[in-house]
Amino acid sequence: MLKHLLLTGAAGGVGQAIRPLLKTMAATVGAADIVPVGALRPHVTYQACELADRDAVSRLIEGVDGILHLGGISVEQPFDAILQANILGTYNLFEGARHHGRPRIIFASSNHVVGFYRRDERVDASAPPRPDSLYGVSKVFGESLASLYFDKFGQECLSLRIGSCFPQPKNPRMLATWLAVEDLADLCACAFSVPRLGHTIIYGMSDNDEVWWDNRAAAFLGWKPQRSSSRWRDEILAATNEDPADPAVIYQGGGFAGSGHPED
Ligand code: NAI
Ligand code: 15L
Repeated sequence: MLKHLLLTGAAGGVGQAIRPLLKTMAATVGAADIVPVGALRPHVTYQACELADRDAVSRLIEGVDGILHLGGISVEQPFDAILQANILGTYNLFEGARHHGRPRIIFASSNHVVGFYRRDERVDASAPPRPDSLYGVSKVFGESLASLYFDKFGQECLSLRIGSCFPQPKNPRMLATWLAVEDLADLCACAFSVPRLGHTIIYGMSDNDEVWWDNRAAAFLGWKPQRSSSRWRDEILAATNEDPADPAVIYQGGGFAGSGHPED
């Protein structure tokens, strides 16, 4: 069990959903965000922090023995916003960790790192990135930083290419990409407790029937997702009429692959 876990992005969708599940993972949790995180349990404290502020991020990491880094821009946005929150913010986080005893990091990467693979392709962690957005590029940056910081400084990190972590899948694409937050919490527990993590890349999806991603290289983590999108399949497919020629349907990244430049 961790002594003190830092959770960035604690006010976001995943941050709010996972907070109640962290109790068995860490004695205390520092819940950081630029906006208030809402009601807190006794073992959780709120820490206001702008990820682009290097000194503030460094202070956050003092006394921490594990980090779940969810904070940042989570969708496609103009480059300057992504630059501050995801590129500078992630750099600041890794630098803070390097200066404060190298607590293990779980980095919320994204399936949009590989969003320009087609849905009929199977990809594993060794596949070259094919980002589908500036947002996806920022996650490639984060994963590269994690690789550098492990090889050069011994900073361990799980780069977790989350599929779609929402209460339930919303469309046919999410029948493949859906990740239940309970499965995410189980994966975090595995990543914090496995004897050696190194820099590992894993895809974050539940035990869905549709499978695009191959996690065999990360089997040593011992993670066995328990939930599945299948209970929503009939309902989702009955309500959908997709155009198979639409890039958002052809590619794994969905609408991120199908959209134009965010500043046009
Ligand atoms: P979200 O957008 O709901 O939450 C992100 C949080 O980060 C927000 O509370 C926001 O205030 C905070 N944040 C943004 N910029 C910041 C800054 N400059 N300084 C400090 N805090 C800042 O996103 P969600 O859905 O909770 O996702 C969490 C993480 O997981 C994100 O990094 C996202 O890219 C990643 N992810 C999420 C997926 C999902 O299906 N929810 C899929 C793939 C990746
Ligand atoms: C992501 O990376 C986003 O953060 C999230 O909002 C969803 O769009 C998700 O990917 C997805 O691909 O469904």
